[in-house]
Amino acid sequence: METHEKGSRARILLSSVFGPYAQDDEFGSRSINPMELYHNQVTRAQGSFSLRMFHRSWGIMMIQANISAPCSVLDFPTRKAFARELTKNHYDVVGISSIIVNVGKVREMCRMVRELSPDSVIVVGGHVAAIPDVEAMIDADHIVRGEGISWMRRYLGEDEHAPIRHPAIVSGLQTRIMGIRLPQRKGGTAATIIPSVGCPMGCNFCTTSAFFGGKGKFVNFYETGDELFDVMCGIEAVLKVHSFFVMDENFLLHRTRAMRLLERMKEAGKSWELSVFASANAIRKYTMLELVELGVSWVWMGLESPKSSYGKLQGTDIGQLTRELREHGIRVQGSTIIGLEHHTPDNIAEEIESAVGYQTDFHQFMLYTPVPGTPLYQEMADQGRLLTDIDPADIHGQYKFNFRHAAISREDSKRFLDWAFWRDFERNGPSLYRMCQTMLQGWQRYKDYPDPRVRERFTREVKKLSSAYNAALWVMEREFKKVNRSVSERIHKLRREVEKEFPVAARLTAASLGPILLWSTRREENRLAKGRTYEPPTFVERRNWVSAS
Ligand code: B12
Ligand code: SF4
Repeated sequence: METHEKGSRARILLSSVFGPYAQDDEFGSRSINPMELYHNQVTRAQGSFSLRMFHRSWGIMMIQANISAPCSVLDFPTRKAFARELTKNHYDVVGISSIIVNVGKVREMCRMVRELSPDSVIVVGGHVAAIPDVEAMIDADHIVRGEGISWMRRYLGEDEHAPIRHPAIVSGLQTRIMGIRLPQRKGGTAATIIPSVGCPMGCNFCTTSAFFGGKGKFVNFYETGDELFDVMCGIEAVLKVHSFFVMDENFLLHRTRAMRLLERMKEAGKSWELSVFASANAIRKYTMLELVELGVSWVWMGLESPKSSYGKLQGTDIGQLTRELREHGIRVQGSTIIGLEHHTPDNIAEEIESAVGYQTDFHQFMLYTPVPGTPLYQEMADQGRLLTDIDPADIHGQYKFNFRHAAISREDSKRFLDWAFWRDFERNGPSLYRMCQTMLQGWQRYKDYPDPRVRERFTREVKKLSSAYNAALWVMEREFKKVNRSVSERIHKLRREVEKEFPVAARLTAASLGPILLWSTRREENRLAKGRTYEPPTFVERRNWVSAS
């Protein structure tokens, strides 16, 4: 492979695509596609109760931390900020990270680099590289498919097999709910930790699995529980966190690594909290006690459909599994696909009802979407079913089909999707309420557990429930009367239980903080009704910079 003539002396800029994001524009921003995880695809129908936060672009942060060249990361720039950075500093290499929906922005950024920094080599990476014929759409010198750390190290003539250095990443920022921006206290937000990329399960629609090698393949950054433990200790020390958002597509699938991590956590008395992604078959490899001792407090699980044939779901009673996890204090985020091949206008409502009936804490709904690079995309292309005139900015699973479905029209796909989100909210209430329910169940079950690490974790979590969250319950109970009276009554019952457990603190906060939260919630509803959206701030971070000047 060609290497850069300056090797590790080359000056590198790594940028995410420019904002603003949550507004319709000619570069591919869409108001329904904000730079927010929950509000984009999970709690988007929950109004002021939607959980809102931003996440940094971890791919370029990881690359920056693992090369020795002088490197700036520019995250969430405006076009103006990107232009300024290109002219203020000279860069030998400009790396742009993007996913498919943002290909229009990549095209514009490449044009800007050619104009403002004509000597720079342009490298484009991330999922956008999976678009067939992307070379013809953008003016880049290198388009990198798959894992980018090793590519960049090779390109700079560095050791691609050197151990992976994990940057200290705060998982979410500017968290907002019920019209209040939560204070960003050191250690108050989980750290993101990325043990691997890709997933060996190879579900036909799965873009992350396909991008990093497909079925049977994935790229491990940390092979063993010992390595992971050391990385987590390092990050704990820097960020003062107890809680980790584990960004691994199927963390629990790797049981040996997870169980070794548990051993080390036990030896060192670590009362950590882990939020993980895991398939049902992987979760089933553990007893509930193992999960609890490992600190698993939140699981993102693909449910896909009650009738789907995905191997990862075989033999699992999802309703029972979800109930059991929640009873053990583990919050469940389900993910259901709308528009699978067997769906029809006659059975889809029933499928949505079953999914909603699982009563997960959070529920993501996504349209079945053939995304370039996946086996599903190839299949649809071979069958001539892809709709060819759709702007890539609208292919993200939260709008309308990009293929011809046997029974459901493109217009109806959006109606069913929107209905699913609404039905989940209306029938189960705000996710914040459901989380409170799970937290209380966990606390009641584990408050006297023999392992002090576990007790400490539940005590830490329940502190929020006995204070601010109880005030939130008071508000939700009042506001939800307008939506669904029986849910409001359930919230009332939960609040009473919380107040029985914590008679003084919970009552006091509900009485003092409740009215303020009610006011901010209503103010937020008004703002949202007027079309208010939120954008992440811009970040500039330099590494190895001084020595380079
Ligand atoms: C965090 C995240 C977000 C964050 C935002 C992150 C950001 N700052 O852009 C939020 C929550 C806001 C978000 C939003 C969306 N996301 Co998102 N997101 C993720 C998630 C969960 C993690 C990304 C990550 O950091 N992974 C870990 C890092 C290490 O991997 P990586 O980013 O792929 O980077 C590696 C390589 O790709 C490569 N690389 C990356 N950049 C570059 C740059 C260069 C120069 C080089 C050489 C290499 C390189 O090297 C890296 C290290 O190996 C992924 C799922 C996943 N597991 O990856 C989805 C994912 C990236 N998101 C996806 C989608 C579709 C969306 C949304 C459209 C929502 C939706 N409807 O699903 C919106 C778009 C918002 C917008 N307006 O742009 C898809 C992308 C599909 C595709 N083929 O394009 C993914 C893969 C999820 C999925 N399975 O469908 N997302
Ligand atoms: S189990 Fe999840 S992450 Fe793995 S291939 Fe299937 S959908 Fe993708």
